Formats: sequence, structure tokens, C-alpha cells
Amino acid sequence: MTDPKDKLVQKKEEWARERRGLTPQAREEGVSVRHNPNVPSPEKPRLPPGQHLVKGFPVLDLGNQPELPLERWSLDIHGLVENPVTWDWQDFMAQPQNSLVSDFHCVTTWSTFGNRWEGVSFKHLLEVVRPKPEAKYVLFTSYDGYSTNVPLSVLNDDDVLIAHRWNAQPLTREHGGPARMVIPKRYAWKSAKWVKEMVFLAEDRPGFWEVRGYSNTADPWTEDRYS
Ligand SMILES: Nc1nc2c(c(=O)[nH]1)N[C@H]1C(S)=C(S)[C@@H](COP(=O)(O)O)O[C@H]1N2
Ligand SMILES: [Mo]
Repeated sequence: MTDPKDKLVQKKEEWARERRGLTPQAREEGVSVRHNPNVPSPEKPRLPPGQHLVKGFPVLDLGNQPELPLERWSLDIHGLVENPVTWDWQDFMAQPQNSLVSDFHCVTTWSTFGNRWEGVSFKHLLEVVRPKPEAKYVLFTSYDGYSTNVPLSVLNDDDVLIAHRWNAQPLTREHGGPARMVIPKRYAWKSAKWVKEMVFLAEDRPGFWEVRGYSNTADPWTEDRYS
């Protein structure tokens, strides 16, 4: 018997092979820059191409949602940084707290608008750990065995958070509680739930979906879904 997780992985690998979810235009042009995400423009719609808005907040993961009591939780941040840290829950909550609203776009084509996330900003984390000049990428690993990689230049942004609350409630286990990444400008698979470890690296190291046909860069505005 195959477990449901294998089925999901097989399904999503099939999506990548068939390049599902791409608009006809993106299929023909390949990844094209029809919207430059760095230049806000009045014509830029709120919904990225090929996405649809859903009500509520779907849950998507490998099917293994770890149970993490706060007293056993920790976040280990190391690699090419001047000041590696391991935060337990108290340390994490003692950091300056931020609150912001953003949209969330899953590569399987659903999007949610106006999520209020609360937590520690990535910019603050960078001030604490002080990346070395050669650090260019971060590899995130999670308590469920998941991993994903993101360039430091993308993480060094005002809307990137390590979140522990969603819409005024503690983040539930199914959505990655006690704490998860939120990277609104990238497809949602780059936002690691149940985040456990961050390693700062000089060379890029692809994560779980990045080795299974999904884009390394994952920009929703250019339909950068697949590799
Ligand atoms: N640890 C972990 N993080 C993960 C995943 C996962 O399987 N494990 N799935 C990713 C995917 S594909 C999506 S769409 C979002 C979904 O977040 P949600 O379940 O809170 O909607 O989490 C991302 N982060
Ligand atoms: Mo996703």
C-alpha cells in the first residue's frame, strides 16, 4: 500500500511534468516577465496569473503534521553567520514582534488574500545573526522532514516573517504552528511550516519540491511554477 503522502508527492510531480496550472500564454512563452514584480503598477492585478481566490485557508503539506509542545520547540540558525543562535520558545517570543497583512499563493493555483501574520521579522533575525558576506542562500528544514531553499536577497524584505499567529489566533498545528515562515512574494511552498532550522550557505541547495520539478525561484507574478 502506498501512503497518502507518496500519492500527494506523485500527483505534484505529475503536475510539474505536465506543467499544470500555467495559463496558455505562459505555456507558449515559457517564463516571461509580463509583470515586473519589483515595479508596482496601477494595472497590476492583485491575483497573479493562473491563480484563483479561495475562501478560508486550505491546508497543504506532506501529510505528517508534527506535534510540537512549546517546551520542546527550538529554532536553530547557523551556517555562514557571525552569531549563530538557537532560540527556545521564550527566546523567540522575547524578540521584537511584528504584525502585517499579506496574500498567499500556492502553486496548485489557490490564493488567499489579507492574512494577518504576527511574529519576528526576517530583517530582525538578520540583525541578530549577521550573515557573513559570502552567505547568499538559506536552506530551511522543518520538523516534518520538509526543506526549501530561498536566496538571502529575497528573504531580506519587509514582508518576510517567522510567524506564530494568524488572524489574531495562535498558528494552528495544521498551518505550521508553533512557528512557520511567511514569504508572500514567492509561491507558498517556499514558506516552511514547523520551521526547525535555517542554514546560511554560499551555494544554493535545492529543497524538497525544488528537486521534484518545481521552480527554484518560484515567482507567482511570472508564473514561475516549474523548473
Ligand atoms: N514543513 C512543511 N512546510 C510546508 C509544506 C510541507 O509539506 N511541510 N508545504 C508547503 C506548501 S506546498 C504550501 S502550499 C504551504 C501551505 O501552507 P498551509 O497548509 O498553511 O496553507 O506550506 C508549505 N510549507
Ligand atoms: Mo503549495
